[in-house]
Amino acid sequence: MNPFMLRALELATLGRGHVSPNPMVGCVIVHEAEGKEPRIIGEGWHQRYGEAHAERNAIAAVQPTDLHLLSESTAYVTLEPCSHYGKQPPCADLLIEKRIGRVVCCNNDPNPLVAGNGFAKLRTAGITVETGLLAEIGRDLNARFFTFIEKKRPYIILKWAETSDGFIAGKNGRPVKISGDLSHRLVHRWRSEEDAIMVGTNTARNDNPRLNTRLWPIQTGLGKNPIRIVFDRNLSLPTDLHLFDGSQPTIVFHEESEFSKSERADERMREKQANVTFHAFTHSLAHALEILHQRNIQSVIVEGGTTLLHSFIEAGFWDEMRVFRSRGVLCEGVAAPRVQGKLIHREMVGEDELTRYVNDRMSE
Ligand code: AOF
Ligand code: ZN
Repeated sequence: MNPFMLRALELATLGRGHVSPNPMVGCVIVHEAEGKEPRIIGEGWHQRYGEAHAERNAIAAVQPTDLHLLSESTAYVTLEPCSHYGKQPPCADLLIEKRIGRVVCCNNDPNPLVAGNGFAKLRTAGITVETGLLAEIGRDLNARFFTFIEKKRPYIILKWAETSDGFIAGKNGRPVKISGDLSHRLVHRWRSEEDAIMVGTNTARNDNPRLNTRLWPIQTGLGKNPIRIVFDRNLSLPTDLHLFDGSQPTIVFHEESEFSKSERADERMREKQANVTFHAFTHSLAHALEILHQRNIQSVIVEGGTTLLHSFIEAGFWDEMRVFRSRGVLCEGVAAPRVQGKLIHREMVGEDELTRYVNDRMSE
């Protein structure tokens, strides 16, 4: 595996949690003249949303005494250099202006404003371009970004905890503690890494969850509290649930037809007081996801209950499953969904076994 691209990928990850909805991007500039040992002369990464891109930071890091080496150097960039004016000027123009010798990338940028134009610009300027190096690692790194643009929906993680005999909750949905404290903490970390967290009506009612990250120290810069999303088709959820406490933005999906006059007043009251936005949606999950896409929500972690998890699985709208299996036994209750996809990870988290699967089927 090319060590310079691996380094660029590693640098890219330093932007995690700070660049969304932009992709994480890293860049390493290597002087590669014949007969000489390759030498890194500049490194950079996209550090913060709205700020300089990886290529610009890498070029800025090149010592003035090394600038004349750029024409004999290769820029290893994890993503196709951009060609458009966004919050930043085009990186392709910068590389051309600085007379870089060669550009090697992992992936093409699927952003319709770029999508091949970055490479075309570079090639027209006579720069050698290669793409597809460590492409799979590059896609995994920015799975959320690629899914969001290519599938026009957020990246979806289905998460649940089940007992060793396959139950996710007690009889009639009675909440039971299934996974251990360490798993619980890990889940709070996961929540801090995604744009949004979603639950169904029954889970909101039965568990009265807070859906925050209180077990993970986000105040030290480690991620953020996600937007909360709940399905409440008939607007029947009690307004004193934690979900409506105003501590985090909450999105409620409801059915238009159920909206009576009094509920509209209630809606306005809740919106004002509790940081809640209401979206009417048709029956389909696809429509709800379309609304989330419009709202620029790049990823969602779905934490149950079973009905909601099943509807995502049935529609094929999922990218990852993360499942805790405890040692406990319930004998009866609400059955957990069946895992599917390709197993990519297995570890013990305290007493629980965590497995992760990715969707290996080409779904919407
Ligand atoms: C690059 N290098 O480091 C990144 C790129 O609004 P802007 O100007 O920040 O542009 C954001 C878009 O630029 C983003 O959607 C993606 O297509 C590309 N990101 N491109 O050449 C980088 N972060
Ligand atoms: Zn750029």
